[in-house]
Amino acid sequence: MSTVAPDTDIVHGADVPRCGPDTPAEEISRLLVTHGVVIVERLADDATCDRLADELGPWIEQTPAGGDAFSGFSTRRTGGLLTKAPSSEALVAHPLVLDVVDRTLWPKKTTFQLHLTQSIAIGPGSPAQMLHRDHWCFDFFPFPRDVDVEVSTIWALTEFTEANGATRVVPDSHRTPDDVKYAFEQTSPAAMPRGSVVLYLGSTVHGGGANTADETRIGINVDYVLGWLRQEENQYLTYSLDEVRAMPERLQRLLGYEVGAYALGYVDGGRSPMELVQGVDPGDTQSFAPS
Ligand SMILES: O=C(O)CCC(=O)C(=O)O
Ligand SMILES: [Fe+2]
Repeated sequence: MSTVAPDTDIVHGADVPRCGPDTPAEEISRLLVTHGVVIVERLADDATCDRLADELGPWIEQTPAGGDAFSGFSTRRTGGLLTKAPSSEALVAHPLVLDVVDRTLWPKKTTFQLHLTQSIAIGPGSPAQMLHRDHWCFDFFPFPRDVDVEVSTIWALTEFTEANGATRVVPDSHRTPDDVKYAFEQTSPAAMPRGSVVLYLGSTVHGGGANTADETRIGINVDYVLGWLRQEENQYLTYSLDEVRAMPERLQRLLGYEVGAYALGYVDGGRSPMELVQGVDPGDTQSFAPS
């Protein structure tokens, strides 16, 4: 269903489903699987957003703009957030989001992991990003339409408005074949207050919006994938082993330092990488079965 915005001629696609921060994970996952996208409003409080913005500010300033149209010539993407902006842990490992991701990704999975963390600062004058499906990064592999391998999230560190480049999404586009093309008119802006998060599937058609405002839109993009797919941002080389050792175990596992399934990613002929990270003596090795 298309609706015409009352004060403009822009035609929008279907409304993006949205819910509040107290919504149970089961219901959020149901909306995500049904519509391919859902917004959870005000999940991060102002204090968390303020701290994160302070930590990130200098890093964003140092980040060059993208080198191609997809990355955005006026967009700055800053990766490796867990050490640059330690407050990002509250978003990356948010219990409600992790619960939703776990319920949504392929039910037979052994585990899931981080695919990437990045802030995306879309500068004024930036045109809309090409519409795409995030799971195209896997060489356009034709995943079965009822198997979800990736959940993407973008947190609004600044308010997201249609004018400042809120992510554009096509609700209900996630079960169509990859070669089905969508027009801009079928997209809707994921407009949301600061601290909200939009979750969408790897198969959902979306793209960064055009920024026609005189302010920068900053989103915190955190994606999750099945434990046996390659990560988009190389987490093993993004953080040093010493940095990883200083992180809580939940993050170490999310980074990919647990085996991705039985025998996937072991070290030393049969040890879980978690043992290496945690300094377990090889003599005390358990097994490389997921632990
Ligand atoms: O910045 C955005 O709103 C979306 C970015 C995006 O979809 C991407 O880079 O894959
Ligand atoms: Fe994307």
